[in-house]
Amino acid sequence: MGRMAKITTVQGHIQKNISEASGTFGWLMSGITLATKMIEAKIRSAGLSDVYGAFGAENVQGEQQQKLDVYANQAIINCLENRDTVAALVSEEDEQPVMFDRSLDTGKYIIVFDPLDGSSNIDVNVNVGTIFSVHKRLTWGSLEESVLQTGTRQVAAGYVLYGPSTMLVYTIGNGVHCFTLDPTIGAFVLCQENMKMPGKGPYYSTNEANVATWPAGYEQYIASMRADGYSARYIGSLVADFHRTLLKGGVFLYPPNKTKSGGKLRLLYEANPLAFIAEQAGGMASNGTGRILEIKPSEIHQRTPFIVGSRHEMEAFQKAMGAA
Ligand code: AFP
Repeated sequence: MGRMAKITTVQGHIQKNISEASGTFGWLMSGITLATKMIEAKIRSAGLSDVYGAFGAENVQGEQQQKLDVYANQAIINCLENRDTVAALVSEEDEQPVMFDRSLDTGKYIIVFDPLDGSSNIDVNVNVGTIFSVHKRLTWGSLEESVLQTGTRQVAAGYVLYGPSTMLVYTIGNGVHCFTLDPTIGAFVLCQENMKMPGKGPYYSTNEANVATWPAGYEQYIASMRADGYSARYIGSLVADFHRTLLKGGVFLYPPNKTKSGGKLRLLYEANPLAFIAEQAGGMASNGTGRILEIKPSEIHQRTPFIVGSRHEMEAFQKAMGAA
């Protein structure tokens, strides 16, 4: 009999990669992976189990909550709230953070997440994702202050993309690693270690319907990309658009526009984690004037313009904005 192939699960990978208190952090991550497996199972049976469509309520952003949004949010909270390493949970779906009365020694981590991004795409069977960002609780100040740390202080970030296959991508600050969910064993299995975003790519990705109301610089930048032979791709699910940009290179842009003068995407649970991953993979992320990861948040649901991609396209972007 031949030798059995070795596999590395995300849990095993974390144990190997993290020096400090690996057990503690690994336990936290296992809560996240368990929740995303529950969400993935629900999504896969969505057409069969009447979870398509609106839930009937609006979330704190005034958006219609989808049934799956509600399920995904609940799954993550249920899987994390009893882990005593968690100090606070901050979700796109909840106006206020859920805070736990745990000592500094045990309740060390703050998890910020978008449970189901791109949920308006669910009804049409298009990819959606879960995004998460992890901060360490500060040893000083209030828990509220710990929740509003800059992106440079993230200790981990990742996302799960529910596509033709389900993939988890994460970083703890030593590279970006990708896992595919093997449905036969229910585990995320390593498929690519130390992913690198290509230095230059073939695509730009943006909602061009908003072009007339973008600030100066953006339209010219996109026009010059068209002139340079770039192709366009836009799914309208941030995780899917980002994942393609990570693998193939190019640039994703969500600039400010007339109805969303501060941009649409959220700093804490969309831009920050993806910016951390992009930088770890050799790419860059900007809000149009500076580095995403250096923005000091003032509130948990704050929005930001978000431009992320390969080094070549991002440097050209900075030049275009400087000239505008
Ligand atoms: P939903 O979760 O409401 O679908 O919003 C998803 C999202 O915030 C992000 O995933 C997309 O990149 C973006 O919206 C697409 O928005 P536009 O329709 O404005 O281009």
